[in-house]
Amino acid sequence: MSTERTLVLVKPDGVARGLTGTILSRIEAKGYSIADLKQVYATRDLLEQHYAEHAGKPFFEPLVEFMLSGPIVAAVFEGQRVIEGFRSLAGATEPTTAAPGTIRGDLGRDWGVKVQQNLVHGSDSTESAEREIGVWFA
Ligand code: RTP
Ligand code: MG
Repeated sequence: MSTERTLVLVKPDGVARGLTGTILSRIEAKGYSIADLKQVYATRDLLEQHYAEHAGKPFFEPLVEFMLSGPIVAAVFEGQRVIEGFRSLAGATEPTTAAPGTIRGDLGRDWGVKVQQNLVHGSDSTESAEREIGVWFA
């Protein structure tokens, strides 16, 4: 099987809470490698490309506002089945009920705000991974 790549974002809540190192370290500790890494301030244009599948949903605008609220750390991780492996490590979308042992389950909670602030993003397929890596590492 060929080595796979995925796009991981440490979202503004993760960076602001000083969890970037912890999160990247947990991914490395599982055995995946960093292929590229940078801190960025997203733009609305970039986020509209990244979240194109969510355009028009009720949480889209609060999501974009949240993602514009501070710096993001964007990383490309690689390894066998890293897309599935990272999503498993990240846990379910909602941190309150994400399983303990996952990044969202261990490090996240409900903050009573309009959109789920859930620390990380991970691509959900090989097609979206290659598309998203192109968006963030153009
Ligand atoms: P991600 O794309 O960030 O890895 O997360 P995901 O697949 O688990 O979640 P997805 O359904 O793709 O939604 C993208 C992001 O939008 C925010 N969201 N908030 N109802 C809500 O408050 C809500 N629903 C989605 C989350 O930040 C989610 O990660
Ligand atoms: Mg998603």
